[in-house]
Amino acid sequence: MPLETPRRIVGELASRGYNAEREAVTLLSRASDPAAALERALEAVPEDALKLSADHVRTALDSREPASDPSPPSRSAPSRSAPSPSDSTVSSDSTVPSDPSPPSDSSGPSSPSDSVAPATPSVSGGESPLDSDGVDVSPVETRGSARRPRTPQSAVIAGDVTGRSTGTGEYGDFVKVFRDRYERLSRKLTGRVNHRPTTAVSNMPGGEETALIGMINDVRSTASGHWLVELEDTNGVFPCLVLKDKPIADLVEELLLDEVIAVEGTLSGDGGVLFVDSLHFPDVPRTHRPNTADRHVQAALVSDVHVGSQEFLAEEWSRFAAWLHTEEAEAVEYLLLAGDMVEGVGVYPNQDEELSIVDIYEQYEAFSEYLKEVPGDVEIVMIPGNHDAVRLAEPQPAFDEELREIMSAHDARITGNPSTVTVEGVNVLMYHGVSLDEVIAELPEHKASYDEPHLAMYQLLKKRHVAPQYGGHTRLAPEERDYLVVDDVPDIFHTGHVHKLGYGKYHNVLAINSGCWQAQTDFQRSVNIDPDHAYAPIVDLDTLKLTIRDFN
Ligand code: D5M
Ligand code: FE
Ligand code: ZN
Repeated sequence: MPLETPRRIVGELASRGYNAEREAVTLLSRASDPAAALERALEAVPEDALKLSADHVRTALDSREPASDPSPPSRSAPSRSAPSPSDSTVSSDSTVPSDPSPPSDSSGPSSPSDSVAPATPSVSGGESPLDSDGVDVSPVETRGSARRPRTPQSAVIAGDVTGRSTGTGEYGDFVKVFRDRYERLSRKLTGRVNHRPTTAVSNMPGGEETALIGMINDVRSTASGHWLVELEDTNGVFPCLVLKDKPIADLVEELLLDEVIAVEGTLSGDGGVLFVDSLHFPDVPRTHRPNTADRHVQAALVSDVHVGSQEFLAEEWSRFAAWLHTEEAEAVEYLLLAGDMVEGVGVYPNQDEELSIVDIYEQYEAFSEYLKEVPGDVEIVMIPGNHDAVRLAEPQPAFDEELREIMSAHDARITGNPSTVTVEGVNVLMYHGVSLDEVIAELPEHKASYDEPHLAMYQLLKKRHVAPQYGGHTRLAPEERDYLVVDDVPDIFHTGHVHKLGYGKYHNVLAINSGCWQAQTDFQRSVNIDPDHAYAPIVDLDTLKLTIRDFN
């Protein structure tokens, strides 16, 4: 098989179980006989190594091919300099400005074909240069110039439960985790109100002004349409009434059980109820100044690959991976994967009817092959999702040794869900996003919807907790510490799960829900979920500007 393009070289290496540095691929593609050079280079790789480095190739080429020429090789086929898969997506529409204001509706994700430019006709249309075997080779043209090897800094990981899980599932653990949540979130509110414990408020005379910080125990409407919000602190419970005519009544519809808020108001005549005048969330300060990288470097933020599903979009994924080998993607040094690497087994009823690979380990083996298509010098960080083979309850620990071994070829950083990953000084909170289903179900459409998943993400930032409501879709593992509290304000918040693309800024935090690599499943068709697939959001870590790349 001719190996005249980097794409083919990557494919060939992947099929033999190797992952490669981008520069290694470039060097091979420029050898006078890439296929022979590849064979020699593989001989130069130590037996236990799984990654082909540029040095291996140089060693092989220097010793056996002194005529190796650094200029582009002559090709039998005319040079294919087709545009990369998504030149047209770099429009102002698909870029979130570094400006702190949230994007207008038009840049929202409600119709990605509008807000995110459609696939470049030259690739997806009739002009698409296909090889004889139907492989689209256009995205990976080297354009003749040498690419610099990537030099990502090692990502620093925090807030990961892996190896620290202490929960035994007993009642006492639930008490501990909720107490920890209360303590840490109430600390964020203490400077804003002059609160007292519920026990102290119970003993105050009627008519006094006071404040409370509590976890929401219950929200119900009264016969006359007002809202009774029951707040619980470490001492007890106290009823608070939000009158329906107050402007803050609008905030009641945002409340989720178990989140921590502060209220200020006046006690009723008998002192038994607090009439609420103001309501505060732990929130992200509006003054948050995000960290940025001190050099031009980019991260690709994707999720929900779902390898093993009949709907996994293998061609689109390969197009994305091939694009990463191009000069245009030179600055992409990180790939952050926010869960659902594989389709899993037995996740949903009748899911087996749509599996292309029925064995969970084989799914990870296949996923590992797709990872190998990603340049070896791109640092990958991945967290699990609800389809992955780790416990479903959150926080989810990282993949175990057996799965890590299967995925070892790319040397990815493997961490729990959620985790805060610091890349080039930028703090990225990665969370798979199961609670987004809950936020979307509980809140009115204009405050959170599948078409605007970033609005649901804003709610999580406002509540400073990635999965506030316990007992619904989101399963919580009781631990001594609540790993789901958002202690430090992230610079980027990255989620997936709902398979919709959505992004925007909330108090200067860039929120991205990254779509998926899976076409619509039967279930999704039955409930009208129209997934946004094969988009790769690319963030400039030096400016936090976002560009959406379309690989459809
Ligand atoms: O879920 C992708 C999205 O689809 C997420 O919003 C949940 C929803 N979903 C998908 N399948 C089901 C079933 N069978 N029941 C309920 N909700 C579902 P993901 O978990 O990434 O597949
Ligand atoms: Fe998913
Ligand atoms: Zn999911």
